[in-house]
Amino acid sequence: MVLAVYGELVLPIDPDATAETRALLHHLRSLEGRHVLFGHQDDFAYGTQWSAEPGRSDVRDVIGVYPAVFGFDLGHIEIGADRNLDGLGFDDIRGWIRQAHALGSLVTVSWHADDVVSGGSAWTQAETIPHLLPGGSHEQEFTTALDRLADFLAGLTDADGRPIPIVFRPYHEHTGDWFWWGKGLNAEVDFIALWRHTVDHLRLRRGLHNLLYAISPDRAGIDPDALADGYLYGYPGDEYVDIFGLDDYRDLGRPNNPAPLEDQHATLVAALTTTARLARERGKLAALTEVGTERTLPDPWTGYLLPALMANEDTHRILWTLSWRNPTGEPERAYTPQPGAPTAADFAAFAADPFVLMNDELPDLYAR
Ligand code: BMA
Repeated sequence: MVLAVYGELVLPIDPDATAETRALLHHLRSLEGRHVLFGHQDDFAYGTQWSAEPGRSDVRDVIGVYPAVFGFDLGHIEIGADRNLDGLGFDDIRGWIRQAHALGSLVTVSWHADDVVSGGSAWTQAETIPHLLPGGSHEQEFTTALDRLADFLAGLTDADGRPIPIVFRPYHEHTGDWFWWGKGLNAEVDFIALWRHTVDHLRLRRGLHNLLYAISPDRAGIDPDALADGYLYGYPGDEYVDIFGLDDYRDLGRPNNPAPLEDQHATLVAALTTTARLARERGKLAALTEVGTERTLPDPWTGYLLPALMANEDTHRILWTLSWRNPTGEPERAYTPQPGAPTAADFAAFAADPFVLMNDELPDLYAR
């Protein structure tokens, strides 16, 4: 059994993690309880009113600085495609990851992987996992998929050729039933086996040592009256997880959530508290790995999200919050505001709060 915690020092699950990867975990821990990093998915790639404008960012358009965390998605790398599931070139994604890292931000990568059994998307609702595991009908195809993923991750190097530390967040929202790896479609033991097989493949068979592994159950798939049990569905064990994430769109004022707003906020606080507490008890870090703040809230940032992140000692330990993407031409789907949008001033006030860190306020996360 690998001991992950020595006093205040937290070590990656990978005993051979690179010096920069260990440093990242250490520096994140030193921020715990004091700050939350703000992140945005696909921030360099496009925004609500633009795409492919080098250096542009919806976040920077509003507050003048880049996010402290950049998220990207590798869906379709597994099928050998040149572009990800949202049409972004993988060469461009590699470039944006290098750019984000060179700026000193944290990079996190999710993977909306296709179902290699049916050829369908990540949203295929079938019991896929047993076919992928050793001895399964599609073991070979899945090994190829993992190798294509590993090839891309292995190519993420900085200007000096050193591997860029990446928070890898595969099989996200596994407590939901919308992805082929989700709860209800597969046996829990099979999800655990898939997770361990993936980590073992990347780390042991492919020798990747620049990855921190984040698990990110979705709150919508967890009973708010049994948060800890629900959170730990499919938990692959302390030797397989570095970061306890949470994805939450449900408790953020969604029009399709009938609960009164105060109750939704209380559930968000409770879910964040549980996430951070479970992480603390196991010597792990915690993050709000995806969140969708509704534009319909009066002050979604300072009046809703920030008070949840600062609700108690546990929620203070949530290290970053990542808002999802701003698809071009679809302002109603944007998760961060445009200049002049009704919530832009509130977002700027959130960014200016001393608890919230943007790119320009980060310590050197990679200093050894
Ligand atoms: C989802 C949606 C999809 C997108 C996917 C991967 O949550 O935003 O439109 O394809 O993420 O980015």
